[in-house]
Amino acid sequence: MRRTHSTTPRTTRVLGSLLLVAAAGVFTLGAAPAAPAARTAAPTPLDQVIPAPASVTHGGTPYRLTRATGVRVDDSAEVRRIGAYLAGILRPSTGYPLALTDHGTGGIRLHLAPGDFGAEGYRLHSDAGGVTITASAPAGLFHGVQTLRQLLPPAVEKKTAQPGPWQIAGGTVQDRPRYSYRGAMLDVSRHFLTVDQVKRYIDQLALYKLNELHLHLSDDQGWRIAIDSWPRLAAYGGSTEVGGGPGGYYTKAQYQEIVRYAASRYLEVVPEIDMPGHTNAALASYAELNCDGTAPPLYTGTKVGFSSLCVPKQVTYDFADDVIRELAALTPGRYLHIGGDEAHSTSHADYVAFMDRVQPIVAKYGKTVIGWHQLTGAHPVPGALAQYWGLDSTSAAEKDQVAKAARNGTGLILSPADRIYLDMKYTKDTRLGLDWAGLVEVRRSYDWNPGDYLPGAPASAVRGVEAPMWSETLKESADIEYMAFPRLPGAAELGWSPAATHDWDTYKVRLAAQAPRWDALGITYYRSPQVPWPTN
Ligand code: TNX
Repeated sequence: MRRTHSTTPRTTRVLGSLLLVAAAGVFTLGAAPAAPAARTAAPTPLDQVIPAPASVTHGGTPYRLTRATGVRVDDSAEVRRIGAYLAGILRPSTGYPLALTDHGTGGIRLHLAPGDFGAEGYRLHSDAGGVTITASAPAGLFHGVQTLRQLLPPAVEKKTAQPGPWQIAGGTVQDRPRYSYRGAMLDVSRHFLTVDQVKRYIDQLALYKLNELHLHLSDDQGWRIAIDSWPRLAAYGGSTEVGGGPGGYYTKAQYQEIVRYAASRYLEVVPEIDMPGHTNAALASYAELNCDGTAPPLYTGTKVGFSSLCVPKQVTYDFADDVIRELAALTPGRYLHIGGDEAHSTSHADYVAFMDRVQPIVAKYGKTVIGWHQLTGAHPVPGALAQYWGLDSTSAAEKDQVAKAARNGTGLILSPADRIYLDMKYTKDTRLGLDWAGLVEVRRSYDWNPGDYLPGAPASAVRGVEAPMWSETLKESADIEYMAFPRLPGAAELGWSPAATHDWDTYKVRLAAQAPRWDALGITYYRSPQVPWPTN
C-alpha cells in the first residue's frame, strides 16, 4: 500500500495516468494527462472525483460488482433509505438485483459507527471483498455514496442495461468537508420553475455534495409561495414572470414536497423573501403596502432597484410578520433569508430601520437571518449571516464594511459575482446569461480561495460558499444546466475540498472526466475550451 494524497506532485500523477492508459492499450506519448477513458476497464482512481477527497490511500485489489452483490445496510430506516437510493441508481444500468440486506458479508456496506467523521464526513474502503462506507451520521453515508457513484463508470448513470464491468479501485478514501455551508441558489421568481425542475437540480447538487438549496422565492417579477394570510401575493403576484409568461407559485404542499425531496438528498432549503427592495410583485398585489396607497402594475422586465416596501407604515411589519411566520412554519431548516440587496429606492435610514424591525421577526419564529451583504451596512443581529456578492473590483470601503462585520461575529457566505454567479456568461458569445459582473470562464470560477478571499475578514467567519443562479434569461432545465455545468462542480469543490487539493491543472482533468456522466444523465453543458474533454 502506498500512502498518497490528492496533492501528489504533478509528475507522479502524469506518470500514473500514462501507466493507466498504457495498461488499457491506448498509450499516447506527449499528450496532456488523459481523462480516465470510459472504454477502458481500469477503474477510476479513488482521487479522481469531484469534489476532491480530503485524503486517499490507493492500493489493493479493486472490488467488482456482480449479480450476487448485495447492499448491506444497518438496521435503521434512514440507512436503509440511503441503501435503496443507491440501489435505485445502480440497478437499471448494471441489471443486477442489488438486494438490500442487513446481514451477510461482502458487497456494498453502509454502516454507521462512531468515529472522527464530523456531521458529513465518511470513509470509503474498497478491496476484493467489497466496499464499505462508514460514517457517524446518515449525511456522511449519503456523501460517501456520491463518491462511490463517481468511482463507477459514467454509464452507471444510464437508465438501461449497460455492459460493465463495474469495478471500484482498491484503497481508502477519508473525507470530510472544509465548510459546513455549501449552497446553490435558484431564482424561481424571474422565471418560475416547476417542482420537478427543482427536484432535477437538487439531484445534480447532491452528486457534488452540496448541502444548501437557497430558493429566491420573491422578486419584482413574481411571488412564488402561497401565504394564506395574504392570498393575492401568490394568486396575483405570482401570475407572471420576465417576458410576460404565466409564472406560477408553489402551494404550501408543493413547497413542502421540495423541502422533503431536498432533505432526502441531505440538502437544507433556505427560503428567501427579498425585502425591502425587489418587492414589486407584493406591492402590485396589495395597494396598502405602498406609501401612496396605490398598487403598481405587475412587472415583467429585468430592471432592478425600483421598488420598496413602505418602511414607515405599520402594515409593512404586519405583512413581514405573517409571511415570515407562515414560511418559517413550512421550513424545517435553520435559516430564513430576507434579501436586502439593491434597495436603491429605500433611503439608507429607512433601510436600517426596516432591518432593525424585521430581523427580530425572523428570530421570533426560530430562524437564523441570512441577508445579502448590504445587511452589514445596517445592524446585523448576533448570529446573522451575510452573503457577499461583490466583485474583485468592489470598492475597498464596501469590502471593509463586510470584513468589519465579519470581525464582529457576522458569518459569511461567499458568492462573489465575478466568480460563482452561475448566470454570468462564459464568453461574449454565450447565448444565455448576463455579463454585468464580467465574463466568467470555468477556470476563473474555480481559481480562488474562499479562506482568504475577502481582505480583513477572518477565515473563521467564512461558513462556506454559494453559487447563485439568477434566471432573467433562463427558462428551461437545459438553460440552467448549461450555465451550471461545468462551473457548479467547481463551486462544490471550493466548498468541500481542503485548500491543499486546489489545483486547476489536475482539477480540469477530473472535470473533463465528468462529461460522459453528464451525457448519461442528460445534462446539457458548456464545452469550455479550457477543459480537456474526452473526444469520443
Ligand atoms: C444582482 S445579486 C441581483 C439580482 C439579479 C442579479 C443578476 C443580487 C443580490 N441581486 O437581483 O438577478 O444581479 O445577475
